Amino acid sequence: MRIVALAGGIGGARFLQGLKAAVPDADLTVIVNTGDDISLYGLRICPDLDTVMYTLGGGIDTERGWGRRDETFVVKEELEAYGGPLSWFGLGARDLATHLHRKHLLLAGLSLTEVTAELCRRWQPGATVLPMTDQQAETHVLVDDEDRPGRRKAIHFQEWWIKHRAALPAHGIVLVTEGTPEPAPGVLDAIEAADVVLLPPSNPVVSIGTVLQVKGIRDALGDKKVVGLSPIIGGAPVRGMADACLTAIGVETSAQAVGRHYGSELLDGWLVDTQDEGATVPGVEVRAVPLLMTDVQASAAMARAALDLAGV
Ligand code: FO1
Repeated sequence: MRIVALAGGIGGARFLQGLKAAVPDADLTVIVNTGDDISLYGLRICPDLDTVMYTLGGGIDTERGWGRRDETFVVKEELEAYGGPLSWFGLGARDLATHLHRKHLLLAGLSLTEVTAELCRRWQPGATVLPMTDQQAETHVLVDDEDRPGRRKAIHFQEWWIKHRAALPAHGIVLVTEGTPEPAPGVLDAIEAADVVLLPPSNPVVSIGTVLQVKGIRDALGDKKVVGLSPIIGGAPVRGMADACLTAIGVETSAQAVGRHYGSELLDGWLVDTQDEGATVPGVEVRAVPLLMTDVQASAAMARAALDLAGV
């Protein structure tokens, strides 16, 4: 069975672990959000690509959900000692090696797709991990400019997410890119060949929503069986701050509202948690199953429920 999943960071990666456990023989391609990517210290940091790669490859810090297990932050501490303005970013020393090696490969002329394939040779994630695009396309957030009352400024999503814990009211969330991003090589072919496309419980705005902005992806999905899983349970995100993102785009933080936000143009099926039993999405089959990813078995059960709802 050929499965394609669009994914962001922590929630998406955890779901993919369950999916691999549920259908170990499936041919899995993950199309990963790169809107969170940020250039720091001359390096290109790709949070969601790395989170998927580390999680599926066994290198993730399972507590944090991002960065490497057995990590140390000695480099971050030294940067803090210099009063570095970027020391808000959690730069792990082991994770830094990934960013250095990625930069080395990018400087050698490899595309992000090629770099990701090269990094995955080490991690063996057991899936094809593709960036949504090879172009630079970064998510920025429009917030009040505290230095200029009444004015607004755009800050990088990572600064909003990490330094400000998404607490600054977001007046808008924009993908900063030249025109509409082109899909990375293999992205549209993978969707075309898929028996089913899954939307894991990733952030519907800055993860799944960003991938859907890539040229041709929405259209390609139009002809496919697509089943999504709600990242919102009982009116709150399971982790992270998807509610701050949903509020920014005027969508209520509920499983029903997110399903309706995706809509029947995109979705054939929508899984909500048992707490949200009774949610409806016009034109979409909704089922209620436990959606808390407490362990791989729970995530695998969710994956099986999604594939069952897709009828594959
Ligand atoms: N998330 C945090 O909450 N704090 C951090 O300091 C942090 C550092 C970080 C470094 C590398 C990386 O790949 C991810 C990192 N994340 C951190 C997570 C990241 O900001 C988010 O997971 C995604 O960008 C949103 O899904």
